[in-house]
Amino acid sequence: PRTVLTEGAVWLPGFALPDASALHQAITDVSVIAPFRHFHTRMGPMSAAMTSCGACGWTADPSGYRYTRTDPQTGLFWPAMPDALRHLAVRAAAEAGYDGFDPSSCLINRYAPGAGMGLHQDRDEGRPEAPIVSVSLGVPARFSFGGLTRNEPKRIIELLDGDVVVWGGASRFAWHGVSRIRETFHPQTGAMRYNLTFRAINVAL
Ligand code: MD3
Ligand code: FE
Repeated sequence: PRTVLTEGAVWLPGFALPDASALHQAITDVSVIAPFRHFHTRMGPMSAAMTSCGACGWTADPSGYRYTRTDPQTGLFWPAMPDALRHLAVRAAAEAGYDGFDPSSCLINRYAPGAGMGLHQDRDEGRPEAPIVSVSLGVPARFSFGGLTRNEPKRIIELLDGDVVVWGGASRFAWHGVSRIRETFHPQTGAMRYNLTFRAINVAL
């Protein structure tokens, strides 16, 4: 099934489920080279642990957010994006009406119980015409999204294991956030939730 959440945003419930074991293997492979870590921002440490793969990865420190070609923690290039990840993202984008998606980065967020992500916009990618493809794995999350200004009314949806949402067009710069994860159990991830966001990046590197 496919649900249009708002103009440009398409929800594909369970789209990633057939690939779940390959996705978990890919996450493990990436995290051996680029371990999960909690970035420190001006507001303190982030509660979600993060890593990245692909030609560039998302990083944060107290001076700001940016995409880099190397992992600041190891000095190594970010690991290549596993084919299982890239193919899933390209198929999901096409299913949502975005043909030719060519992601250069996949940010992997890991949420333990109590972790969340405050309201924000994703606007450091430099490719406003490209969608962001998000894939949820493991325990559920209450996800809220609004409009192009911070204080517009929010819709809340529950993102479940295997759900994919493609955020493009008019939804690309919507404000969004993740409520603190509740303590529940998933057979593949224990108490954890993983979220993969695939992005096309254009930055001065
Ligand atoms: C709507 N991640 O990494 S995925 C992020 O569950 C992020 O980890 C959340 O927000 C998570 O930046 C949410 C859904 C999502 C991702 C990107 C978006 C929704 C979006 C970009 C624009 C609008
Ligand atoms: Fe985001």
